[in-house]
Amino acid sequence: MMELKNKRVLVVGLGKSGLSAALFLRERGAQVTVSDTRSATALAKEIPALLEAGIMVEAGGHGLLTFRRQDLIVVSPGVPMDTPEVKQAKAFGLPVIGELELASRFLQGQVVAITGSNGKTTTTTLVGEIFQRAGLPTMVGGNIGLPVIDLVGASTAETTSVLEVSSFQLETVEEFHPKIAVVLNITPDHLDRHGSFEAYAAAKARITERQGPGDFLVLNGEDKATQMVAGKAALQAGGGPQVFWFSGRRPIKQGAFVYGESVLFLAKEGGKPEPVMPVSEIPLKGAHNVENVLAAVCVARLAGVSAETIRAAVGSFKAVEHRLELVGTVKGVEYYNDSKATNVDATMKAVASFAGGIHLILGGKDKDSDYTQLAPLVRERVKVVYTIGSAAEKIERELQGVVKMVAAGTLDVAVNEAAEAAEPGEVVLLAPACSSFDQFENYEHRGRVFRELVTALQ
Ligand code: UMA
Repeated sequence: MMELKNKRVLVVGLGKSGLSAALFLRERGAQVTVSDTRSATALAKEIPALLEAGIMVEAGGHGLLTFRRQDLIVVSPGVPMDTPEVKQAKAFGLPVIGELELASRFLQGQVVAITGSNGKTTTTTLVGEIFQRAGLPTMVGGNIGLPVIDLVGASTAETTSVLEVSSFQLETVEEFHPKIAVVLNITPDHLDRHGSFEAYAAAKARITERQGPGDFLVLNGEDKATQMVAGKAALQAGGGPQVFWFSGRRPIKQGAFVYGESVLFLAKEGGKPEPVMPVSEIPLKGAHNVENVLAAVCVARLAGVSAETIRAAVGSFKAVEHRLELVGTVKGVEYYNDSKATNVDATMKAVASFAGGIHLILGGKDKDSDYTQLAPLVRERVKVVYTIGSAAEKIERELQGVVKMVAAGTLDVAVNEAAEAAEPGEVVLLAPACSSFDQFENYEHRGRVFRELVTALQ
């Protein structure tokens, strides 16, 4: 554990993570300052509680000097590590960590950490539900929306914390050490922040950095980039973790897989696979969700949960909000909210979940993504694309000639135009391949607005 009493700590970014981290640090006796680029007016809701707690606030920008007079700097996940003030602090030798790392120094009990470009939230929620059904003392948090630091107070030696972790959070880990780490897949995302696919994948691979032979690493057997994670883990000093794989396509040496109509788990290479459940009992749409379930099965079996309990928990699982969630059926047309599809790969997975007749809403804030990758699937299954947000022009350019496109501009126009055009049996799908920050507070807000627009059609 870290000594915080009377330490000068700067928290950078005053979103969910920053607010929780600042209050946590203050409670433990640190002299805390928070710094945010938003104006004092924009932070009017947060500032009074901070001042009341004895926390200093720097609003409207980061001051170089503020970053100098500190013993520790805690950055929020959304703050890029190449922010000049952060870079300068590092150059001066100041310790710079993220909220996940701070929390992991204080969190008691075991950690299951789940990362990946897509499927994190679904898999994390599912693992949490399986553990709860098995009667294990479980907490769920992280990138899913609840800062890990908020779990610390209630954690005990018996608790298992199931954490969704992002590349942003993993970029600043040092001692973070999950007992079970999962990498669901690595496909291009956040390239604007990480600079290259390699740097993004390397950040994700850090999930296993501290794991040893007593730990488990669960990887996707069908995803090339996760092979790299296995390679990295094998080189760890003292020996790497035990690696388990999952595959929706073929039997694998050790882990969870689909064979025929069944989900099986194989605990040991050369052993006898045990049946877990029929694939037909998985209540979620799409091949990607079968992979998410397989990852969860692997984690749960490694944690000692019985196949029977897993089967019951998976069978009663409901799609997570904003993840290929059916929000309404109007005049025979189904409306799916996949607002969490914030990158191209997630959108491809969503489109691949339907045979055809799709009215697809695309756009938002671009992340240096390559939308031409959507072309083959869009040509095959999508009837009309409706573009919204600041990425609209780029998407229209990159998908020109592939499909009929409507420059809708905003989500309400897109939903209304799609409702006009869609015929019974077809699908209106919000799977925008972009982040939401140009027109919405976050992807949840975008998803809620979509749901309200659909409700208004009824
Ligand atoms: N800010 C600065 N300086 C900067 C950049 C931002 O001061 O250079 C300030 C902003 O003005 C704002 C604050 O930082 O006030 C925002 O901090 P943040 O972006 O870290 O957001 P939080 O509210 O703390 O939410 C974060 C995660 N956000 C991001 O990683 C962008 C949330 O994940 C997570 O749920 C939450 O912590 C709790 O752990 C969201 C996300 O979009 C869902 N994640 C990405 C994804 O899933 O693709 C990684």
